[in-house]
Order: sequence, then C-alpha cells, then structure tokens
Amino acid sequence: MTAMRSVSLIGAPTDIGAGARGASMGPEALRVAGIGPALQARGVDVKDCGNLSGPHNPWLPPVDGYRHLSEVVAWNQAVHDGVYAELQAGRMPILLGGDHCLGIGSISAVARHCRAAGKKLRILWLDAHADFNTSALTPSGNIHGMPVATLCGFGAPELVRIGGFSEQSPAISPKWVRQIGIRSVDEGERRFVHEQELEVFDMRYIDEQGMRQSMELALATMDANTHLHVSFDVDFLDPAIAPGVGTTVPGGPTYREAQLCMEMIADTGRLASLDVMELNPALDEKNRTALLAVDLIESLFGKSTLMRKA
Ligand code: HAR
Ligand code: MN
Ligand code: MN
Ligand code: MN
Repeated sequence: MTAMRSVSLIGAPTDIGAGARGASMGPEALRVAGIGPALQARGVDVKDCGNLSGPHNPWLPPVDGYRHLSEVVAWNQAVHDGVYAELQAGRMPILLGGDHCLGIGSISAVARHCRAAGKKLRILWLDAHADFNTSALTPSGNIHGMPVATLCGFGAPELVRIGGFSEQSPAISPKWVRQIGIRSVDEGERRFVHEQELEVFDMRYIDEQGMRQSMELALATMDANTHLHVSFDVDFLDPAIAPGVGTTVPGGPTYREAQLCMEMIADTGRLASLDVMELNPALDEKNRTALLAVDLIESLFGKSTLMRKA
C-alpha cells in the first residue's frame, strides 16, 4: 500500500431498526475507544464528519411487517447522502452505527458510486445473522434483519429505491455478497437464502474448513477493478469476547479467527468502504466490545504483529 488513504468517519446514532435500544450510542463509544487515533497510527488521513441526524425512536410495534418504516427510510436516506458525498470526494467512508438497517443507505451509496465508476462491487457481510428477511418472512418486524434482502430488491419500495434503484434494477445482486460467521437464520429466511443462492460461510463451515479456507474462497474473484465493501456487524464475534450487542448468538469466531479474517481482508488491498454496526454500549462492559472492534479495525487497515515484506 503506497498511496495514503483518506478515511471519513460518519456517525449514525440510531437504533431505529433494532429489537433492543442502545445501538444509538455506538458512534460515540467507537470514538471513545479511539477509532480515530488508531487509524491515524496506520498512516491514514482521518476526517470525522460528526454525526448524521434523523427521527427519534418512537418504540412502536410493527405495522404490516415493518417497525418504524418511515423513520428507517429517513435515516437511510441521510446515511446514503453522507456516504455518497464522501465517496464522490475520493475518501473511504466508515459508517459508525447504529443498527444494521443502515447498511441499506450505506451500501446503496457504494453501489451507486461503483455503477457510475464502472467498478465491480463485492460485499463481505460479517454477521451472526443473514439479515435476509422480508416483511412477509420476518418474525420480529425489525428492519435490521432485512438489509441484505432489501438491497437485492426484496423490501419496502421506499427503501429499495434509495439512490435511484428499483425492484427491476436493485442496488446489488446476491451474487456479489459473501456472508461470514452466520449462525442464526429464521425458518422462512433460510429458504429464501437458498432460493437466491446467497454464498454463506456459516459457523459449521468455518468449524470444518477453518477461517483461512473460508476467507480464501470468500475473497476469490476479486480483481484490480473491485471495490470491496465490508459490513461488520459486531455480533459476528463470539459473545464471550463481544458482549456489547443487542442480539448475541453463541458460537461465533474467536479473537484469533476474527483477527485472521480482518488480516486476510487487509492483504487484498481492495477495502474501499466499511460499516461498523450494532455496537450497543448499554449492554457492554467498560467499553470492551468497542475496544475490540477498534483492535480488529486496526488489523483491517494492515496492522500485524510483525512487519511483513512489502
Ligand atoms: N433474524 C432476526 C430478525 O429478523 C434477528 C435479526 C437480528 N439482526 C441483527 N443484525 N442483529 O444482524 O428479527
Ligand atoms: Mn446484521
Ligand atoms: Mn447480527
Ligand atoms: Mn489488531
């Protein structure tokens, strides 16, 4: 990596799509854990854009399979505009969530940018969950369980169309997505994942083949023209090391597995945008989950124990 990278931190302090309150405090917890200085130490030029704003969380039950749909639309439009502006300025956006419904705004902006620039897009979805529900399939109505399906064109029209996309021409194709660490998928969601042929490296696969083999396959088919987007849901990590999330699922990657995952992404040199989502300081212990997230992001930006040959 020769060119100095320019990163823009964009805070999205909301839990509007989640089933538990508190992810709205995620951006500040990541700043307190030192995300800015950690990136600067990697030789990155860091600009903190501050926080976006949007409607408060009214904490209401779902309507027609969606909780807080109009508020989720408003927040995602704000995220889309914020992320798109930084990409157009030639900077790498890092979205500080906020719950994972905001992946819709972030990734639609990245897709719009790639479409205009003629770039190939690959999305690595690091998560305990597939986030591939629709309003008909969801057991909860929480839109943070729906971003991947929505981006693929299966979602509320107001969300599918953010960034000028449509049901006929959605932001992304399921073929561009690789999911890692999955271990909680709802019944109807599972069928839909198979039907749409999402490429999933679930925990069973990682147990059997190892993180190295999983990441080698997930990172294959990238070339010099690829924009790699990483959507990092902090609940990807095992709850023993990362308790500060709203929906913990046992049996996630260990500290070493997560480090290897990040290091292998860094080695590609293709990382061009990032979401850090679902961190919930209200459920954390002395900010340890935020500190761990920052540690892993350092690895994502090339920090390794020993100097490597160029
Ligand atoms: N699958 C469940 C649902 O749709 C839980 C989704 C939880 N999602 C997140 N993001 N925490 O991955 O309700
Ligand atoms: Mn998620
Ligand atoms: Mn999750
Ligand atoms: Mn590290």
